[in-house]
Amino acid sequence: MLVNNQYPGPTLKADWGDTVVVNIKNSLRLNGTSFHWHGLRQLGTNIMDGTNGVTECPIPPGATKTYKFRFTQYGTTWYHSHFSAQYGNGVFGPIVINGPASLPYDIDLGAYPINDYYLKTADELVVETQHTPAPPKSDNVLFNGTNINPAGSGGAYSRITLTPGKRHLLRLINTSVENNFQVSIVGHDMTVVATDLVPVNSFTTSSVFLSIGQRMDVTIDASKTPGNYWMNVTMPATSTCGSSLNPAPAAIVHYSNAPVGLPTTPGTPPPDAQCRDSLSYVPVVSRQAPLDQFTPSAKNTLDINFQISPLVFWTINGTSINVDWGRPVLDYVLNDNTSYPASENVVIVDQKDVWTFWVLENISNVPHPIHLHGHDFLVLGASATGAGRFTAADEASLRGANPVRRDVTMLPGAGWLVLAFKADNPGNWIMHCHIAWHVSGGFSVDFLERVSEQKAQISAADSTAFQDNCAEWRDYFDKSGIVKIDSGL
Ligand SMILES: [Cu+2]
Repeated sequence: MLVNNQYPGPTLKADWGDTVVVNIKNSLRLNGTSFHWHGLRQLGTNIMDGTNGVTECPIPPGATKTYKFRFTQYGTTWYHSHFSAQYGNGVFGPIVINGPASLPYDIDLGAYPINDYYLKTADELVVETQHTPAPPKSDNVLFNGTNINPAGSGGAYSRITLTPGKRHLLRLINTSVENNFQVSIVGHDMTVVATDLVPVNSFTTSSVFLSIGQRMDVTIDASKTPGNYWMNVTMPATSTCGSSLNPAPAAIVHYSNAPVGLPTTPGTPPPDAQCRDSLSYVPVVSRQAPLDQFTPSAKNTLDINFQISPLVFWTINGTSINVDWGRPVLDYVLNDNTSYPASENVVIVDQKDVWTFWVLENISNVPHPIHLHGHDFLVLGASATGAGRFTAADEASLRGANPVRRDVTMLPGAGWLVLAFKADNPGNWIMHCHIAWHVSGGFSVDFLERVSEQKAQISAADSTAFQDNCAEWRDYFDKSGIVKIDSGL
């Protein structure tokens, strides 16, 4: 599946502050689709978040939808379908929003998506993973949509060209469905200037860890002997952090004044990130979470677990999300109906502008990249304790003063994660694992944030477009014979 006949889809480019209008036509024969703009705050435009079953109905085959929203952040992100695991079939692409950077650079090399690739369709993999909790190995890892075939012949390496003596900005994006990556360049350091859509004080490192959905804007100085160098992707040894049948995924970093060719030095693997995000990044614009307002309780604790019988499903506080494509939660909001089905995993956040705190306890030993819509969260702490429980003794380790802020972070296997976000964005925002088969298998909650104020944000025209699209979807779906077999997300 392609966006504008491209893989990955075309890069959506704009400037900080721009309002963009994106027209989507679903030309698929048999599938609905939806377009989520990952990491965007969507202040006042929750209805444009593109989350089917939550903020909209899927767009049926042959139908169109217009998304309109404002880029109030800048940096690098991506768009992808939220229709089951469909983005794994190719419905995704980068977003670049021009803005300032914490370190001057000479050349913007643009977005550089890296993702796992499977010979099976995402739909086949969803069915497989419902029958076994063991994740499939990817058949390959693609750099900006290409690589050699590790199992045979053909294909081509991706090549990044550097201009000698210049500093380059490279916008790394992990657009995978299952693989979490470490990225390193032989003989070269990288300097991180943004984590997701949050500018950070420049931080020089020999490798970066990118869990699924994350971005790292890095600068690379072309200051070494002109030649060709491998950019290597390695996966942490941690069980279920990701694995590939390509034993050494790589792309080529080429100096423009050197002959084109294959690099000769393979490089050494970077230190194992243990499937954990570094908490060393310091946002340029400081935010403080008032820890004195945080008391762990059943109300702000989300227990993550899974069942394997009769099928593999993921649960949060005992429930798997299962959205109704034909009746999104926003439909309840528009009708002042608060009888949300239990299967929507709704979590009410009502108090205006307060900081909210969330403890995620991972009863499974599988690490999960946690993504929140409509907000950047503050990462107050994370630890792999072995039991998954957050205890009173752990509270002292939390950091509220300008901690890492971003929109995806890793919940360690058999560990805990404490996040905070401010209730400053009325809407209905899901928080989910970005492993495609985990959210497909129910791993999500839906924060209903100040919904009493949300309805007033929605224009009559947007409300009508929403209802019309839903009527078209229900008409299509009822006649299609398609059976929904997963959460729908
Ligand atoms: Cu997960």
